Amino acid sequence: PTATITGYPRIGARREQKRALEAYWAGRIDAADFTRSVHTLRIDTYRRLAQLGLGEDYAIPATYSHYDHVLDTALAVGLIPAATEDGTDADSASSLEDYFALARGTAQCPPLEMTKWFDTNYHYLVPELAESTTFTAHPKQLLSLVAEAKAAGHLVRPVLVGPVTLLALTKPAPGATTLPLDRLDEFTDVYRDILTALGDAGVDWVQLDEPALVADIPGVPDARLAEAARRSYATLATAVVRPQLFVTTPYGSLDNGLPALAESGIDALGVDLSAATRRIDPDYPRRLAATVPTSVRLVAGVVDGRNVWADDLVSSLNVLTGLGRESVSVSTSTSLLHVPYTVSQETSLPVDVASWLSFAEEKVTEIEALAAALTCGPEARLEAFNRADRVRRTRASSTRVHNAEVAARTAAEASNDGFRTDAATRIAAQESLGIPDLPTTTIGSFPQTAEVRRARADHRSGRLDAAAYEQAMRAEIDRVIGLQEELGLDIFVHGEPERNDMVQYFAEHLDGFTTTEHGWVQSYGSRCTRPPILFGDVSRPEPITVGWSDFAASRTSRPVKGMLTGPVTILAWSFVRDDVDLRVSADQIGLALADEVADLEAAGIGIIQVDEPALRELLPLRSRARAEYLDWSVRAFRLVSAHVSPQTQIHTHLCYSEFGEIIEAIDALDADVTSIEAARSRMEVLDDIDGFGFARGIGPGIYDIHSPRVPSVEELRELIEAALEHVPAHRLWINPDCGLKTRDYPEVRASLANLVAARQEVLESARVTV
Ligand code: THG
Ligand code: ZN
Repeated sequence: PTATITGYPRIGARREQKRALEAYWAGRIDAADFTRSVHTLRIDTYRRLAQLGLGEDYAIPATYSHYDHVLDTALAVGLIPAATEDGTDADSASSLEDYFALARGTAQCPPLEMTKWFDTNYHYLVPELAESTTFTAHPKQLLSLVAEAKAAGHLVRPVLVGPVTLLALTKPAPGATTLPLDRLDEFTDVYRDILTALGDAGVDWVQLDEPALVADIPGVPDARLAEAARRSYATLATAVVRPQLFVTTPYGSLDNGLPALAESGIDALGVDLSAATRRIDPDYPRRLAATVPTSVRLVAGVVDGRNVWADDLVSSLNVLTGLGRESVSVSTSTSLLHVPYTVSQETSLPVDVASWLSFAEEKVTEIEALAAALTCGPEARLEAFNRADRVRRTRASSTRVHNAEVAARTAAEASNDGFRTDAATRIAAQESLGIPDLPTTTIGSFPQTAEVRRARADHRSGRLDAAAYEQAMRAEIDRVIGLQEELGLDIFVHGEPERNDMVQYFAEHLDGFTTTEHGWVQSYGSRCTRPPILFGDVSRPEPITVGWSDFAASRTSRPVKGMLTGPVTILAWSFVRDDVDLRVSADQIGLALADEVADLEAAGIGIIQVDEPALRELLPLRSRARAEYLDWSVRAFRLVSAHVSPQTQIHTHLCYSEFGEIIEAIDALDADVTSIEAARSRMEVLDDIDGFGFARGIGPGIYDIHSPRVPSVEELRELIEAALEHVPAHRLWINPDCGLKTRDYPEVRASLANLVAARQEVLESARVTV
């Protein structure tokens, strides 16, 4: 049996690619320097993977991208027409400029839209298909990857997004009426041209990723998508000269797609057989065994590619042998893009927790061990199997993981639905807050200046002691309060200078979580996060935010909002436990945050915001699982404020603007006020709100914080007036789209001044008849 993986991180173990990209964008290095440094990164990766035991059979997957692999495939098949002539060297400055213009935009043209890659935390660029686009093959970039690897002594496997998934994720350009998937046949012909070019170049294997086949794509029934895959791959399989076709289906189990792919003529099928997917679909191994003909190599992704726990090798080996076929290959369930490079770089993890983890490198060795054990029995890799067994036992019995007090408290709240007093009572009680019509506020964070970042870093490294750090943060909070006074906003925030990241900050202050030093994972382009690791029962040893909020409130007579990150978002942006249900962790985090809410309330903070920007993100890929998810996630949110008094006003903030599908859940959050992203979609969300009859306070963001542009008073006024068509002035909040953390002070000051002025004009005009 052979060992392989379906993708590897590409940012570099020390974020070398991020540094190269940002240096190149800033003009500190030129195209040649950039090209050299990412060349080295690619070759070093191949060498490391070969050292770890990969590459004998299917070759090493070449999953490098300058920015995004969806963009790369879209360019290779002409879905996005390249600006540069075909003859131009892909590493030339002009080719790089064209590429980054699509990814990041320029002064003249906006970038491609970006959205989440399935239910992961990776974001891809959304291709747009114009009716006039004719697809043509541009295999040059792929061929040069292959040639570069070959020159360094490595056989690689080019990796593309498969035709069905790529079209399923493509949106029609404005004005286009054809569904992109309706053009699959001509698209497939171009993939065939690419395959032929790769075959001519002597490439043995090519990998085509088809995660769309494990998801329910809006407007496309599963059977129709499966049928599309069957047709497309049957065509590709008939190419005369071609590499062998390895089709992967990560992030879940195949339904109708299974027989379709199995019978289409492909050479190898990669499936997600992680414990997580087997829990959701226990019958999946049996269906695979029964459906995939022996002529198709089954590449069993038993090692979880998107979580960080050491594999239970004995269980995986049982799954592999249970497939009952002579030849099975061992792999990861998904690309390892979603996990950090290596545990060995971490020096300050609790030692027991460290021994329970496997990042990308460690997962490769697990796969190698499983492949060896499949041939010769576990004795062949006794040390690895013994270690895995030790991990299983110590995790199961660790007092660091299992906290009886937390378990008892969670169980006691099992039947609490988290609902507060009825909305009418709350509205009456909250009159005491004295909130005006069209109240103005911000989402929470203010710009993180270089000084603030430096103070945090110096504190972390010990160069700045606790008292000096506290002093620096208080000074910043003072400045932020002063600015809000000057601007004349109604409800203030403290600005969150003490927070590196809205999830990591809370994880650092809650028991049950640990955080890493180097565990960076790509979010999009050069942007990365260090997801915390949730390993045990969650509790709050002491107040987290109260001191900062309390200080801010002492500096002004205006109300200051307390700011928390909600349980679902903390889970969505962390590596989660695999030994308890997600809902158990959600409840525990919800109850830990409820302690914080109680302390904020006791400190006199009358408005508390619990952000849930990721509520939409964890929505299961299969629609049949969605109601259950929304049920537990929404309840966990409500637990946070279940015991506050009716006078205390609870706010929430949600990012991303597709609300229609989850508006019922948003209402069920039972927050008094909800702020949402709306500026980029010209307030289209208000139609969803009308349709549903949403009757709570609502703050549809009236300016887009993702761009440095300062909106004019007139355009803001128009947006407020448009919103007033849907929401009365006493329920309509005036705020930006999202937090201001990534912006600079000059534009924030100007934009907020315009926001306050626009609101004032609207109030004074005849439109508002109160
Ligand atoms: N926090 C976390 N996850 C997230 C977001 C977040 N996932 C979704 C979305 N927001 C992703 N967006 C971003 C935006 C900016 C950055 C990362 C993800 C970013 N990262 C810094 C970088 O790469 O240089 C590092 C930040 C740090 O120092 O901690 O700017 O907001 N958890
Ligand atoms: Zn937001």
